[in-house]
Amino acid sequence: MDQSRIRNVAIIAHVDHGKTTLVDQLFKQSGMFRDNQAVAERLMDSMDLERERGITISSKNGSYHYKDHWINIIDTPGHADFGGQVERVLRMADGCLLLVDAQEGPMPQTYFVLKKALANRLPVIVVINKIDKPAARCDWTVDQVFDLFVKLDAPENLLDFPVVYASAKAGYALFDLDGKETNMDPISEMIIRHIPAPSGSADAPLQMQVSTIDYSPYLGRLGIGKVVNGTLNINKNVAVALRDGRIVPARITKIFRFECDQKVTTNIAVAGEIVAVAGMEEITVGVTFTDPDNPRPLPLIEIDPPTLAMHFVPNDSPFAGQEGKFVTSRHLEERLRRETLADVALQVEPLQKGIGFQVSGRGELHLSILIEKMRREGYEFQVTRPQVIMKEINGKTLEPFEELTIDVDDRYKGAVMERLGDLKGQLTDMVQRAGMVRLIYKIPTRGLLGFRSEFMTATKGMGIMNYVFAEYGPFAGEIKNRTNGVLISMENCTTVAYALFNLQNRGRLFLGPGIKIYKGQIVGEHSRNSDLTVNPAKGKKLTNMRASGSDENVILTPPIQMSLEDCIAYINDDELVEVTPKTIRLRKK
Ligand SMILES: Nc1nc2c(ncn2[C@@H]2O[C@H](COP(=O)(O)OP(=O)(O)OP(=O)(O)O)[C@@H](O)[C@H]2O)c(=O)[nH]1
Ligand SMILES: [Mg+2]
Repeated sequence: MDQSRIRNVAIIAHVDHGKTTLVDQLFKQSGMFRDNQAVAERLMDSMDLERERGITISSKNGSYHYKDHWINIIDTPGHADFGGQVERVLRMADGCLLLVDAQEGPMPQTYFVLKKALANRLPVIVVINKIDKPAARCDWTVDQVFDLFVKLDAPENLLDFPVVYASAKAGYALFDLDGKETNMDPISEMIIRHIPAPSGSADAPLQMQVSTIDYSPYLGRLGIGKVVNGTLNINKNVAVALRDGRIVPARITKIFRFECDQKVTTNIAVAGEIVAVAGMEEITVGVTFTDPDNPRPLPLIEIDPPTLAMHFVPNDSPFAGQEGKFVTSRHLEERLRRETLADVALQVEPLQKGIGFQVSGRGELHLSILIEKMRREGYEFQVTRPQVIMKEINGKTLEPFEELTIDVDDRYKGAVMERLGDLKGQLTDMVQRAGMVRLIYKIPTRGLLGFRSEFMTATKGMGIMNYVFAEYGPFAGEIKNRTNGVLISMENCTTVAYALFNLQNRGRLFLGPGIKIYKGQIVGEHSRNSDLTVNPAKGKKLTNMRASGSDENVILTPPIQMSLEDCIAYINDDELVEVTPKTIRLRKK
């Protein structure tokens, strides 16, 4: 492959600003699909969980042809919890497309990803996306992006960034706002013009660093990365420089290129190409494939430290072992270790006290997605309330703070501000525009645990909130995330409608009738701040007055549906979430 015709581009942005949709259009318009081929929307969001939630969770590689160029695309997740992926995949890129929503303007994660791109000295093309929105304000957005570059101390030559306007959804891009809406070519043209071809040499000693791990049911683990220098050849011996500094011989059994969203085998890959390689089961992010006669490991990728930790422990509830396939501590350990090989932003350590593991990550979503993945694979275990990771510096306790950005209708401002005050948030900025208000807070990460669902309820689902790690600061004092106690079952039983009906006076219930529960299981929230032991199976007294079937006739308020994230955010320190492939339960320790 002619190296001067390769472009390696990462697409970065805040969550939902349209990265994956943009990739769809670039692929479609490159003519790589047959005319009648059914192509899924947000094609690159191929994991089940990504489709269900409508967000990108793992970054992915793909490519398309434009004129006589081969453009490798790296689609990245925009959610702050997955920022670790952006940090490492930027190593594969020679430039970035920074997407910014034309209505929202730059958001916290825009700042984060741009900072990472600038740290890697990558040229950036700014794409103002969603210009079809009626409330789009393109010039304002460009100004805001410029301010962001300045705030991040971008070098002079990058301040003059190229701008292109787009509607990824409608499939067109424009050099100028008054241009004609035809297709996405302006973006591809910009890529070819402003992003350099990869600079390595095909004749130099081999260097290819693994940035992402993929899994194939036939070939096992695959390492994905850019061949920075040299040539990869299946028949040649290579060495692997491991993360701990050791250099061991390795054999590559297969090499793949990315074509569109597929992998295609090849026998050889030269400097500048992005490929996936198979052959090494123990491969991890950060290792370098290199020349055995002249090994040159690339420096390890620096990753921001985790801010949140939870305990994963084997299930010891009365219902333990009934629903899961993998239930022992050994199973947990093996699975968690495997995850850390692929996700370097995750840390796993055995617990000092008792059986189980401390799992640390970047946020609630980072950890809850892992739990959900494991549960779907057949694992059964329990998790504790997430704890933020504190630091001791010079005898002072420091805790992580986030920058929180909130956009709400004016009328919800009061309620939101009051609650954020309780959670030790400090208002740092407030901008009002057309009945909406944007509030910017600095707030302890602790305060944000579980805040999202509270916020959604308080703003009737109309508010937008985003946060990004800001810094470690002095401990802000005690925060009460939950003020209510819970209703706890006093025995192993099956819930009865009549009993639940009576319990409704005591609080809000989490489950309906006919469900098997155990002693110590949490069945609802008490309306007071203390816990209450209750009997959810107590039937109506059998008297002569009893009309037959009366139990079925009571009308219950529908129970509160809690997602896994809600449960994790809800529990207190003396409580656990029990996770199995079939059920999620809350219980007292
Ligand atoms: N109006 C409009 N909507 C768009 C445009 N591009 C994307 N969207 C919509 O924005 C939403 C998010 O799009 P995605 O492509 O999933 O965004 P993303 O940046 O990949 O999101 P994450 O990967 O989760 O960070 C979807 O509902 C898209 O249909 C656009 O140009 N105009
Ligand atoms: Mg996406």
